[in-house]
Amino acid sequence: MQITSNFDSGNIHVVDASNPSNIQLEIKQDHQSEYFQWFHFKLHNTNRCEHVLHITNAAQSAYVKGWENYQAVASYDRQEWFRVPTTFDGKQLTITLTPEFDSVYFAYFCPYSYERHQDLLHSAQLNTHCQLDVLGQTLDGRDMSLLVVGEPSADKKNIWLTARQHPGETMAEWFMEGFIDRLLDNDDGVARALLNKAVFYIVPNMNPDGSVRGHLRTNAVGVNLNREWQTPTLDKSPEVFLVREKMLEIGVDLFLDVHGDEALPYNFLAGGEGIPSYDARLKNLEDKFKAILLATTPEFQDDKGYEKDAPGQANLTLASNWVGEQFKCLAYTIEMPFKDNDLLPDPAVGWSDERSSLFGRDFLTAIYHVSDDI
Ligand code: GEM
Ligand code: ZN
Repeated sequence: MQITSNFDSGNIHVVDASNPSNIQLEIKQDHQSEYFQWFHFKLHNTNRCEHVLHITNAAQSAYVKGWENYQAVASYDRQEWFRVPTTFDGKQLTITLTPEFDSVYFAYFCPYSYERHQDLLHSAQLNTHCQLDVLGQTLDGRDMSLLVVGEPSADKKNIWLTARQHPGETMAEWFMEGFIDRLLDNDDGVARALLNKAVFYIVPNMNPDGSVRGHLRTNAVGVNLNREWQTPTLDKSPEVFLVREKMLEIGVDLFLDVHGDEALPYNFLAGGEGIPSYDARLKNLEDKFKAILLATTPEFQDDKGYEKDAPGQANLTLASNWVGEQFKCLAYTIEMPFKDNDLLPDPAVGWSDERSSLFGRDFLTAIYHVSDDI
């Protein structure tokens, strides 16, 4: 039996794989960082016996509550991912599977590869409404890619979306895939009406280096990009620096930053109630946006989520807080679960790539209904 992870977004350290019923593994930390939680590895097995895999450092991971009621995902064909029996005893995470085929992949969530990221960008650019720009390069030399959808014009709103500042939150780029697919659908009335009055600036992957490196939360030099928005630098956080400069050049009327949450089994939004400029206008916009989402999909809820920031106490190093304050605009952090949506559970797949993509499509409806108010 061999266990390997030397591939795009791979992450595991094999402590001992000599006994299929007692495989000892550890998740590796992000480079130059103490964060770890994302794992992705392949097991090639020589027989169909039961395999018991122990991730022995799970209790030291970034978000230990993320393991409560968590089920790992696995795949034989790297297309269809399914949940596998997983337990956490407070110390180690244990995954149990009797493989049906020679080789099986395991991951924290359905991976989104750099190749798929390139496919997403280059199929989008084929659409007449879409332009593919490169803002600059990351520290590992990868492009910071921006999709501009719609014909820029002074009388149009500028709507920005970013995703995967935290590279292990792969649901964010699955969300983007669904969002972009609908936005570029020339038969979709909401998309067509939106493009008459808005231009979309979309960064489907804010952290390509961390994605390929198999990181949970940081870039190539261990920096958490979602704490860099006040004072980004080209040598620490070029990803944020480049996107933020473009935002300051173009302007922002609505901003969505797409993430995943390790612990809460729900989809939810984190708003700008704590920014200094928060006022009745922004509150009304937030309330209207949430009301439309609630009416659009049962996958969204507004009861569970992060604790609200006290007035004026928002951390302005976070993307949605800095953008909301800088541009006095509606700005949300979108959170999807690594586990499942407990209001509408699907034990076979949990929250998934497909559900993330469909959820992304639903956001066009909410944007459309506030587009005259932003
Ligand atoms: C979170 S963002 C937390 C937002 N909190 C409030 N109150 N606005 C982060 O960066 O820690 C997003 C994430 O990591 O998923
Ligand atoms: Zn995040």
